[in-house]
Amino acid sequence: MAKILSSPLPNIPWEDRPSDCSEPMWRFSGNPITKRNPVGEVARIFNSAVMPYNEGFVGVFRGEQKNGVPHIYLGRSSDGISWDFGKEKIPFTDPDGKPFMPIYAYDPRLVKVEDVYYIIWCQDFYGASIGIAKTTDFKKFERIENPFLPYNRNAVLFPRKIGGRYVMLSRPCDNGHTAFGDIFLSESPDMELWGRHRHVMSPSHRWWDAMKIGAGPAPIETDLGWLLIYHGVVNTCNGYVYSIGAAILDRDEPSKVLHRCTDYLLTPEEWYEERGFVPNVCFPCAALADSETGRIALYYGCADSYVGIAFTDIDTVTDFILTHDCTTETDTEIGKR
Ligand code: BMA
Repeated sequence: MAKILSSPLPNIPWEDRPSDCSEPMWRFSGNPITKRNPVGEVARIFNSAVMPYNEGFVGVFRGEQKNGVPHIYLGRSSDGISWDFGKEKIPFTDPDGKPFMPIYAYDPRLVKVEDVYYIIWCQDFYGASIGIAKTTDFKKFERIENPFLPYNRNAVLFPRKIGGRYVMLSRPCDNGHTAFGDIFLSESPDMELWGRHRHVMSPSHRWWDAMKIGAGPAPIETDLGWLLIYHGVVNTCNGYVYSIGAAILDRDEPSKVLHRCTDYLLTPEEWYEERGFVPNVCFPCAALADSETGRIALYYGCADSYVGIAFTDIDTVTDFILTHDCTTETDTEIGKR
């Protein structure tokens, strides 16, 4: 039995596992929760992140505009399922208050550390790199320094400081549709200066996550360690296939992988995952968790076209990882050479 260590979330979206399903993760029967042309100039919403806020939920959504350029839009919801999206892109400012609009912005994550909400996304910085902004009220969004050099397109913060420092997972890459990628970790005393870089995980020798891997939602703290849900990619003769897997990282030294799962938790099977702008993509970006019941609701992008929700609970997912454990020596090391 594992215990989630974050706050209770009694209004977490939830459906019980269907009686005919024996998988470790099951899809919401109302999937997908977004439709094509959802608002204004936006053609598709996918790869997006949500959090509890006040009595309901708030989210940062990747909106692919009709001109093909992705930007980030705010969404609000009372139940975490039906969303009202802002028509305008999130109006970021520089620290001096001047408007700042990235040339493009995609795959946002949303993480609260202490009393501040951070949005972390991919943007142009003379090449694809990570951008960050902070907000406390979802009205003012102040961008802060870019944490890394290009190229890096996939990053997420841990939801609390570890050893007194902010900790971020990311995946260095190239300037194309990168055919490689390991998860690394970096630390910062102030969310501005990043260092103490460590290797966390490489792609595996198994097929579903053999080409590249990247962190999904902010890791979920449990008494067994940090539950990391990630995407794993395999290259096929018809292109890349993105599935969802999981690992457990050490609570105090999260570059150490304690357990890693041989099998994926979710892989493209439904029409909205197999068919769309980019077929065969399940891309996790956010997870809500209720410490009282152990319930987890995962938000994932579907075929670069929609947002879907899948459910699991902490006992089911940790049992599945532990009974399909394939951790190797390079996983369990501290990751410094
Ligand atoms: C990755 C990212 C994701 C996207 C995926 C599949 O490289 O760009 O935004 O969902 O490719 O197209």
